[in-house]
Amino acid sequence: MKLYELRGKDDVRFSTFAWRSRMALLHKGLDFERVGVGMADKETISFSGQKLVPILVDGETTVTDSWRIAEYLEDTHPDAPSLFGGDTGRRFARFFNSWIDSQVMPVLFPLLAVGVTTLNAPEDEAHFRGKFEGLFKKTLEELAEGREAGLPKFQRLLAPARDLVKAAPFIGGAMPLYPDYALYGVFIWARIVSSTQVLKADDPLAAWFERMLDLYEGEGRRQRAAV
Ligand SMILES: N[C@@H](CCC(=O)N[C@@H](CS)C(=O)NCC(=O)O)C(=O)O
Repeated sequence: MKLYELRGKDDVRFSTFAWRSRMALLHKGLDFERVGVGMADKETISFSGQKLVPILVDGETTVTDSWRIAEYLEDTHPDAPSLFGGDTGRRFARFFNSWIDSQVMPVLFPLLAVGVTTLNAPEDEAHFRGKFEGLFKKTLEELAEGREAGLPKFQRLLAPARDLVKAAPFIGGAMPLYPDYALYGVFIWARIVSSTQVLKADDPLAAWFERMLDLYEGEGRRQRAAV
């Protein structure tokens, strides 16, 4: 299998969505090759019929969108460790995934997005700035000025996830499941793009994130963090 991921300068892989898929593949114990793609390079991924990563290619099959990739892996590898823990778990995971996309990432992204400019390859910088400054109608530097007010808001809205990791080591319980990987995608993105501490040191989610970084022989720690 091949996993297409966003690639920045020095081969940095910072896409929050690609991290979800990478962790899902590791969870399933599957062999895969990682293919880095520049943000503005739409030609390399034109075979997929759309413009975003991650993309999973499995023989003749191409799957786009990180949630669909997770479902595909679960359905095609039912005997490997489950990503969802059954049908009810799949529905809960979908809720969680959707909560992150619609509520969590939109609050954090504008606060830290300026950090991505330090990782962008030169040919991707105009694409990134143009897309998000157009969307938010502010420069990335202006958006970063909202950090002081925005981070406490971000921390407060994580309450449902915090509740779960107070009760067990992982959101999935004793072991991580896909909801762990979906939220991990947010924090590992933050760790790579910015040295800003997005969680207080005594937040139970901070200890959970350290546990997540240890998974699969420290896969997350192998990716350089921002300094
Ligand atoms: N819903 C999609 C979102 C994918 C997405 O937004 N990917 C970003 C990288 S984090 C991307 O490919 N951006 C390229 C661009 O903006 O042109 C998923 O879950 O995979």
